[in-house]
Amino acid sequence: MSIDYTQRIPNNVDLSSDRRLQRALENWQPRFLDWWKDMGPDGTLNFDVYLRTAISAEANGWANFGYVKMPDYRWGIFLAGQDPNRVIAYGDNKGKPVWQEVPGELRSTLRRLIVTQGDTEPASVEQQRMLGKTAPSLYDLRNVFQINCEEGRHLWAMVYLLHAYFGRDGREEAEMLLERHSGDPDKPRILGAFNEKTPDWLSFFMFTYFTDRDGKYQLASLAESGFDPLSRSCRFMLIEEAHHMFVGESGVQRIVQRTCDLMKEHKTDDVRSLGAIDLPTIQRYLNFHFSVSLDLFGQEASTNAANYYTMGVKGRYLETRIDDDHVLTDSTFDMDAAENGRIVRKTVPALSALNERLRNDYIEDCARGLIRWNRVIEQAGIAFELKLPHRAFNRRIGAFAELHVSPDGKVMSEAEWKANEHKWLPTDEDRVYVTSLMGPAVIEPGKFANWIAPPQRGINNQPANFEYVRFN
Ligand code: BYC
Repeated sequence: MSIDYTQRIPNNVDLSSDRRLQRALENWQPRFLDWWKDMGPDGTLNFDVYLRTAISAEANGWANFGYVKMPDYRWGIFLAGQDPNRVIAYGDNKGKPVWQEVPGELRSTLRRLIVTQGDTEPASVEQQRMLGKTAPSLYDLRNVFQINCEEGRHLWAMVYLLHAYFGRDGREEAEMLLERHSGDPDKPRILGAFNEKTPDWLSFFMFTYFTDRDGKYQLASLAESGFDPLSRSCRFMLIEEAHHMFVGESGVQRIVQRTCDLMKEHKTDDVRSLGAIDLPTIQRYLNFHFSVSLDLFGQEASTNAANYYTMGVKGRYLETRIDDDHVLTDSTFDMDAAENGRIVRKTVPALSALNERLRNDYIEDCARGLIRWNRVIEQAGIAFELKLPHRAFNRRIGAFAELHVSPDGKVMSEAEWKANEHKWLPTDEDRVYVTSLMGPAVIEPGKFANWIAPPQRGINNQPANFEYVRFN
């Protein structure tokens, strides 16, 4: 079904056939817009931005480009197409038809997962609220706005599910999604990484590379859900998510490129004196964002995760492509664990290790970008390699939170860790330096801040000097 843009809330879920639901969502819509004005990208209400808007959930309809004022962006409800033959692929309900309604006994579990997912979307918009002021180019400015709009739409996707399937509880949760705020001491966002600041563009690119990638893996697991509307929502969200990670990967790559170009040209490691970001600082930011994002996968040994799987609520990454029994009651999994202050290899029941398995898939995926970033460094003939830190480094959630572990995996005393922390995580001085490079926004078409290289090609194949944002 294509999306009906004549309605106040564009949708492909036949919203007009359910007046009560439509009215409830139309009541929520002005509150969403108020939130966008208060907490969304600062001072941008009059900008025309060259944005991608979904006009259908089909392959040829989700990437429609044109100028839009962001408060007029058509946030709507788009689910991927329904497969009438879809069955639950795993757990106790394996082989049974997927659910079109929420089974009573799974109500609170599903609501909780949908709220946790939904909470991250507006959180990231709040975190990125000020970045427009210091954008390194119009191209980058447009990209952060695109991401913000799509995270707003992902919030809509979860709010639709809450309103449509969870009655009054769902409506209350939808209100709360606009009341919690990133970093708010009284009403913080649910997950740790979403209360961190994204104060500069190096952080933004790291966030979109590492934290949005957690989004990819969580959404892919929820796309395996037996609750079909959730699965279909997540499938469509995943398509948009890919661009966010592209922005992160290419953004870091362009910073690395510029740094290497300057190092080569001036035959020096001291690129700070040339107004660029040195490779060790990039490594420290990487260490921070990777470790904070690893926490988002939850405990290594999780009965929650085992229950989600057994009940058919949340599957593994690409569940249907895995060659095993999809029940896992007799399977084991090998993983690192913390025991008596050491990291040891353990064999555990596969069901309890599902968070860790997903984290493994994620780490493997993260490593791919580093190969590309390191190729840039290598091609410049520079002896430096960006590395993913050990999974136990700088953790706050899970078994490793109680250990002090270096990026190369050595367990140490708290005193030793503290003495070395400045080499591994961004220091106050790093942050002050990186912030000093930011802004004011570079708004001349085709121009870029000194610390970042231009992209290889424009959005939707536009030329290098394309006017991605008009300020009016
Ligand atoms: N911070 O058994 P465990 C995205 C809690 S990002 C704070 O491991 P579970 C995006 C946990 O809630 C993707 N608390 O839990 C990216 C539990 O609390 P209770 C977001 C944490 O359920 C960029 C307790 O610790 N989507 O889309 O197996 C931009 C026990 O833990 C944290 C989802 O996360 C944490 N990091 O796993 C925009 C999907 N970790 O029960 C968007 C939905 C754990 O003791 N969420 N806890 O009160 C889930 O699947 C699960 O809730 C989690 C946690 C994977 C997060």
